[in-house]
Amino acid sequence: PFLQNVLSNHQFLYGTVDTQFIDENADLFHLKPVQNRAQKLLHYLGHLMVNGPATPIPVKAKPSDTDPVIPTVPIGEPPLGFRDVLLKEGPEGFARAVRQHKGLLLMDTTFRDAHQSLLATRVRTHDLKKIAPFVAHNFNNLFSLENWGGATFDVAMRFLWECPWRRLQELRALMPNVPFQMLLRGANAVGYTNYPDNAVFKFCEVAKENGMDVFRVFDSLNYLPNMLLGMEAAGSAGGVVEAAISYTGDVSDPMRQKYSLEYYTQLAEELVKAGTHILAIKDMAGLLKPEASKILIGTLRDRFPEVPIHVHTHDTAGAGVAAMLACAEAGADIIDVAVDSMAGMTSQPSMGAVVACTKGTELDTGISLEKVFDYSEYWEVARGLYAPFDCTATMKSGNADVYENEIPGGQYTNLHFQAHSMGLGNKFKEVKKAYAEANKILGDLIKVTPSSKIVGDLAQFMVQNSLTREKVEERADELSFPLSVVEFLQGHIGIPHGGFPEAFRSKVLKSLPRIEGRPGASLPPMDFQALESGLKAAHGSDITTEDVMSAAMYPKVFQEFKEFTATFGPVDCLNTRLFLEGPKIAEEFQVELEKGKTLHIKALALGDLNKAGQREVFFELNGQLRSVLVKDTQ
Ligand code: 3PY
Ligand code: ZN
Repeated sequence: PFLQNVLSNHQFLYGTVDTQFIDENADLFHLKPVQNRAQKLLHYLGHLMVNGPATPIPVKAKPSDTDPVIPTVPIGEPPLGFRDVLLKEGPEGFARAVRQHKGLLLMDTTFRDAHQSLLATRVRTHDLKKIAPFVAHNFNNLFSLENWGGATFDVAMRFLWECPWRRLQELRALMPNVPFQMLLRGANAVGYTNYPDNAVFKFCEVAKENGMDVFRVFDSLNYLPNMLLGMEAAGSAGGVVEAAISYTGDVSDPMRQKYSLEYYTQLAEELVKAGTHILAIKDMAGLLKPEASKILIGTLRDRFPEVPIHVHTHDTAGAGVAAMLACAEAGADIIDVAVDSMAGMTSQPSMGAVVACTKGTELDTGISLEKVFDYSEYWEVARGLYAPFDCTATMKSGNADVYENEIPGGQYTNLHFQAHSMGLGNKFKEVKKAYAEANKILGDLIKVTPSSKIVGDLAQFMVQNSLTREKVEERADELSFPLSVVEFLQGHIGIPHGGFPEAFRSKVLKSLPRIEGRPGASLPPMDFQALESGLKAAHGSDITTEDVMSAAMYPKVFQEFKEFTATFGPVDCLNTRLFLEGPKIAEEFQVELEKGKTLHIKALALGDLNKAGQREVFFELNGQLRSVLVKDTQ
């Protein structure tokens, strides 16, 4: 509008004013055409009405028609929480306060790992934002809320077409009092591969600026140089460093010697020496039995009396609550739970169960069970909106066979989905067996993103080609292995504990190059300025530092995300049912584009197929008739 006014100004047009300012500042006037977000959204909705869901749907189930009720929240600021301690005391003081805290502290994973494990990471900012104020007001005594990192970063852009940074900013504004926690894959940041060091540093810096507090840093091989790099990046950004040892094997089984108590305590020693604020045990597959919990956590507690200990697990076998209570009794300060309706199976153990079981004991969490029930009810109904992604469509229970196959929670669900979608539902057992065999071929690895994907790729390759472990090892020099397996053997993600299985490795690699030491150390630094200029040239001048980091992590995914939203507008403003399915004919609804700017839309009709294979879709937008032409691809 400003530019229009200027251009229709008589004096400006006829040169009676000095336009030197404009000549000298021409870039100020390179405004993009006024974006018509409403028309773009109509295009998106029309597309869904004609062609069905835009995002891939793994399960034949429809989002439920019931909207969750948002429990009421008192007016005013939420009560003080541990974030206030962090802001006042800094990471060291925060760690001291955590250690001195009487009772058991909880991290709530509902906003990240729980839906990564149960709902294919598909929960949208829209539904997180609605319940965020309730959490801030009623769960102010949480140690933290895990709401970012892991797979959420790329899934947000890839399948939800929303900006992961915006999620962080919006949740931060709604929850000033609860520390936010993210999962950082060490030198892999939020990706599946090693990045140049400066990309990991910059990523943490920008995450901290956007409101992240606690960085859980792990490496998928527990490779110390990668972990130290991630810790340094998180620490120098000003974050709370939570170095996490990924747990595998069974320290209560004297026959399992590769990942022994000594292995874990030595690694913990290194991480504490490196200055971690908090020490975490990350039991990504849910292998930590109660007896092992006593041994491991008891030993770490004695060895590091001043360092807060935080334990993460998955409930795949069904022993999660028992294990977490055993950890708490053995001296863990913080354990991870998910709200009841988002807990269990491959997710975290139930918050309600832990709160109830510790009530009135020395470990009392101080959390109100009544509030947990309200919180759980919200998610029970909200979860119905994600029925097309819910693992319970096919998976009916957890399974204690995880102690044998050691598949991490999220991957367990994915492999189950995959087996079913390929019509191999009855082959899941075979896939799990192959996974255990693939793990042995690769030398018995720590298995978590991305090493777990490498083992999974090899397992799938074995099932597809009907190969046993013996056959794979025998024919290793002639088989054409998945690229991820070859790159792992080349050293692309680091060096596994105990080294590579050398006989197998040399058969596969032959003369292919091998990376010595930490992979990131040999990568050239990323040129952020060049990246930014390229992005601005491609997508316009409103590219932010956050966008640059998205592109640094996922160049192709970011580009597709920008192209998608340039065509279809801010689809993150739609409610989840509309986002997935579009409206029914005659449905009326509102879309809030931003505060104070709401669209009133009614879906009117679908036209006939025209000669060009398109259909016209008619809407009423703020009382006016609008239509969009959509190619029918059905
Ligand atoms: C991730 O890296 O996304 C994980 O959840 C690992 O457990
Ligand atoms: Zn996890």
